[in-house]
Amino acid sequence: MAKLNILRYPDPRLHTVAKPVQAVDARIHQLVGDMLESMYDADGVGLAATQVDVHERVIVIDTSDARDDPRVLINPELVATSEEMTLADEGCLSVPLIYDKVPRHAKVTVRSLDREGKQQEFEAEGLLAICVQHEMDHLMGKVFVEYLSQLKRDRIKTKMLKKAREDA
Ligand code: GNR
Ligand code: NI
Repeated sequence: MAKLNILRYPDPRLHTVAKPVQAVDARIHQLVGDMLESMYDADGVGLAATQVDVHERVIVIDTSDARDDPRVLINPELVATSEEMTLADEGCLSVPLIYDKVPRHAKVTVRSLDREGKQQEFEAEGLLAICVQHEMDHLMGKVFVEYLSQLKRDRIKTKMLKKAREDA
């Protein structure tokens, strides 16, 4: 396994729309392993392939406190979403140190392939539901800051570019 570089907003590659995975083969197994290692290393609760510059529909998530419950979602789709919405602070490994409220469906039913390429379907609520929606947005090229006002987004962009210059 290897730790992968995580793209930082406002990198234009974060706006790439991911393609479906054609076959859950050794290459995808390698990607999933590397994404899990990268997510755990960064203390994230989720990671989308888009964030590591791979534009295929692959997500890893672990919202457990013990960090011992990895979920792998390949070609995910939402088959049901609650009318009820929830508003909670979100963060993103691609937008470090920025947290703000985003509206999400309170409950979702998600269908995908697992890491063996088998179909799985589950219902999610709470942080897991939020995380599924956050990661699926990444696969569509959408970063959570796009839910915020233009003013906030411009401030975040400036802050990120300044930090990137300092880090360089
Ligand atoms: O680690 C993460 N925490 C988080 C907190 C609230 C809502 C969403 C998230 S996802 C984020 C990891 C990440 O950037 N995934 O794309
Ligand atoms: Ni994110």
